[in-house]
Amino acid sequence: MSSEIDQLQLEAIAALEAASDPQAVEAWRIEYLGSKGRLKDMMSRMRDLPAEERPVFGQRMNALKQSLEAAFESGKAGASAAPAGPPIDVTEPGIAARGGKRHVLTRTIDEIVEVFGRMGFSVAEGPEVEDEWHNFNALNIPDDHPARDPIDNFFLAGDRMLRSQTSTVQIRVMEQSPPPLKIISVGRVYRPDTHDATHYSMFHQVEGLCLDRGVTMIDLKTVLFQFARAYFGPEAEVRMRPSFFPFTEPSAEVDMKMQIRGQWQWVELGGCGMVDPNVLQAVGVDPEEWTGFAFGLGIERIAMRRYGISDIRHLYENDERFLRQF
Ligand code: FA5
Repeated sequence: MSSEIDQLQLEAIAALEAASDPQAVEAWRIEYLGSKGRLKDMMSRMRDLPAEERPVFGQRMNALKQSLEAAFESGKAGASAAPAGPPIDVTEPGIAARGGKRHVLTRTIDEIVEVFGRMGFSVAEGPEVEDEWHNFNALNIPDDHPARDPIDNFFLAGDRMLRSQTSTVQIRVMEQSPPPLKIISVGRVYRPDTHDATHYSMFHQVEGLCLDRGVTMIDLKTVLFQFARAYFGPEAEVRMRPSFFPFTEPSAEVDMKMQIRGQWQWVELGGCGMVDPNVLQAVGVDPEEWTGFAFGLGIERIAMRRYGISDIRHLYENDERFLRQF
């Protein structure tokens, strides 16, 4: 008998929990606590028990009745409350969905492509996984050159590597298309440089190549000067400092004068020069007939100067608070 009382209690509680509205709770009350309900029915079985068991049975049934009545009272309150879930304040202002934006680097790349496009440069592409011919040999960087040191490059299996400069695309374009050529190429390059405010191990360069009859250093300076003025403003200036790259002769570092926090300063952005005759020969172009200039600029540095970003690492941390500013 005792186990039947336990069973009835379990069933009653489960049924009350399942009752989701006031009508269901009332139906439950009639089924369990009503004058013809299951509790009454079980109570009526007391008379069949031996006299000595009746007091205990009576006490248990009373306790069950009290607990079911209490459960009914709280179930009635729960079922008549608002629908499940947190209350909704319909007067509260909504949360506006924030639109996505281009990353500041993507935006800089698009702007650079647009400016050079206006100067007649078309866009060429090349692979990020390169071979040593395109990254070094064809660029007049012989096998024993220090730039090929494994400590300065990401070499892969065989003679494959992650390109360390976009100058590889100069070679690929000259291999595929005869001059005259006027292209830029934008893309990622990889170097195992230690990360600091101006260095990252993966960064972007914009490469330029112009190959035609009679191209000179004046044309190079004009293109860079026009780019600087179009991109950084009418007061921007370009300066070239003598330098050395195996694939250009003569070679120069490109500095652009730009305003940084109100101060005009010379900032180094990349390298440039006249394409070395050895490079032209490597791709089967006659250096007696064709001359060209090339340049390679660091895009992160351009973005940093343009948008006043003090540390290159901000560009790769994906901190929304930083990115949302642009
Ligand atoms: C070159 O990569 C040459 N290929 C440029 C060139 C092209 C010269 C065509 C002549 C003709 P350099 O190693 O100096 O040059 O890199 C060019 C620019 O890339 C640098 O001025 C700088 O703006 C950027 N740069 C270089 N290393 C890093 C780095 N670790 N992180 C971010 N930017 C970098």
